[in-house]
Amino acid sequence: RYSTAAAVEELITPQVEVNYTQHLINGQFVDAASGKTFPAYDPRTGEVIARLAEGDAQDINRAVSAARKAFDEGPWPKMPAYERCRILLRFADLVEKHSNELAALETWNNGKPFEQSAKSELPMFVRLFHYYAGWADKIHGLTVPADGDYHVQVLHEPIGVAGQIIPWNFPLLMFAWKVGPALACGNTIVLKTAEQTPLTALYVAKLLHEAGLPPGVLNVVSGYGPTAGAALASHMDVDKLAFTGSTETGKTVLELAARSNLKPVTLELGGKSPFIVFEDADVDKAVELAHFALFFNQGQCCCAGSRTFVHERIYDEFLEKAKARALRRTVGDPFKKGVEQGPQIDVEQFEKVLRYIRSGIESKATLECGGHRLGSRGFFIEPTVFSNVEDDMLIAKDEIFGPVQTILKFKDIDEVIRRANRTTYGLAAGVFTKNVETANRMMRALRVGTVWVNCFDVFDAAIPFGGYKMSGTGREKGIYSLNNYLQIKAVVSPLNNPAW
Ligand code: TXE
Repeated sequence: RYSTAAAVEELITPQVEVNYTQHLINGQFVDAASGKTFPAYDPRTGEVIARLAEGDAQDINRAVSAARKAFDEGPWPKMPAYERCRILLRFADLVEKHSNELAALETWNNGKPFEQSAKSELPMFVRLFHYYAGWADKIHGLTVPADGDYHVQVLHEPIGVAGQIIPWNFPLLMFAWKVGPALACGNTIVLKTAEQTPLTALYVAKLLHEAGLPPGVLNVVSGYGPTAGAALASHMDVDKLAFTGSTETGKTVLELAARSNLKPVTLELGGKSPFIVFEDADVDKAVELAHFALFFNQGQCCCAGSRTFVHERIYDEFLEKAKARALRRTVGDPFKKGVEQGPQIDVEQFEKVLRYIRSGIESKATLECGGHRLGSRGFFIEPTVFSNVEDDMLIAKDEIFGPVQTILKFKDIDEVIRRANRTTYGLAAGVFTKNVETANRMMRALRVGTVWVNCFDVFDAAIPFGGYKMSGTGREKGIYSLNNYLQIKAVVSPLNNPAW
């Protein structure tokens, strides 16, 4: 049991226990078939929070069988859509009721500031389920005016058993983005959580059952990627796969899907998003937004504004202020009020970020501030700023996924369009300008799935999200996510019944 009483000053004191550590299969909590367990850590200290059932192919098989049965025999895909809507709404209410414990558990296992978990991510989670509950009874088919004397209907049917693999940077939100639309459309699910952050998904999955979800509709298996994840991606009885994670693993799961049963795959992968500040910008505001765009969530965002392009005319002023802002950033125990940055998720990510910092120094970018581990326990890293960054440096090309801002100078709009697009990624971009023509030109020229103009990281349930190029395929959220979970069936019959 973790009591946050000492750590949380002036916040509601959340108390949370780890109650769920087994897989949730067919509505029951069960041990791994192998009997094995694995640890979940507290990234503030590196200490073990709990040990969880470690899933492998046998557990995935059990979970897929349960999901298959729940799909084929119902009632979920066949029940009145309004009943599905009601269950999702009841679930959202239950999450709201438990949001303090959930936010505490999320922060405990992930390291993100408690205030962010409680005030931003839990409300977004609830909103997302309200949004998709609203869709459950509004999924219509079409009639088509085909040539000839035919009555043609197009039915939009649930796709079947969905396999979903999620990462650790937003454990609850990734659950919502994947599970919300899949359930609204009447599918059944096997969800494989990230090995770093298995705790909150089990908690909310339990609440979904309390809200009336029939057994077998949502099955949650904890465990590692190459074992449990790969078994899910290559399963012959999984009808659709949705994945969020690294581009490297995205390629692996796509291949596994292709080599097994050709299940359609949606991928939400890495990024190296430009944040572009034009010369007419209010520098103080641009600095604050660029800082947020990169450092939010310990820099662990697929869409982090990780290439800060600044016009040469304001570059020096921007740099001074960006550095001062990074030095002011409060890093510490994520349960403390006012803390902006907690630890990185685990030792691998922590070491990866420090390796990139060393690479930046070696490639002769200027280290303006930060660059070191903070403290001697846990995975804290100083907010770091590099200037004089060139496009071909590793720190300007690779996804660092940490609190490392790289600042690049540009001269004109054509040049920055070319450079911003010269990447294998295409997830998002930020444009900061008062000039409408500049904004209009940029929003069309950037080859990315989201352009935020004079804002960043605005995530509404209705706004589609996804990548161009190697940032992925398909879109999540909004109406676009529904298509990922629907099959299209054309039904053709003669208008005048022939006398067969
Ligand atoms: O990712 P993985 P990791 C990026 C970020 C980060 C890097 C590595 O740059 O530093 O990826 O992180 C499961 N078959 N992003 O190693 O491996 C795994 O268990 C099936 C960007 O954590 O992609 C987890 O559930 N599944 C990103 C999920 O894939 C496999 C978020 C993600 O892990 C598997 C996270 C396999 N062979 C990291 N191997 C984003 N887009 O937001 C692993 N997994």
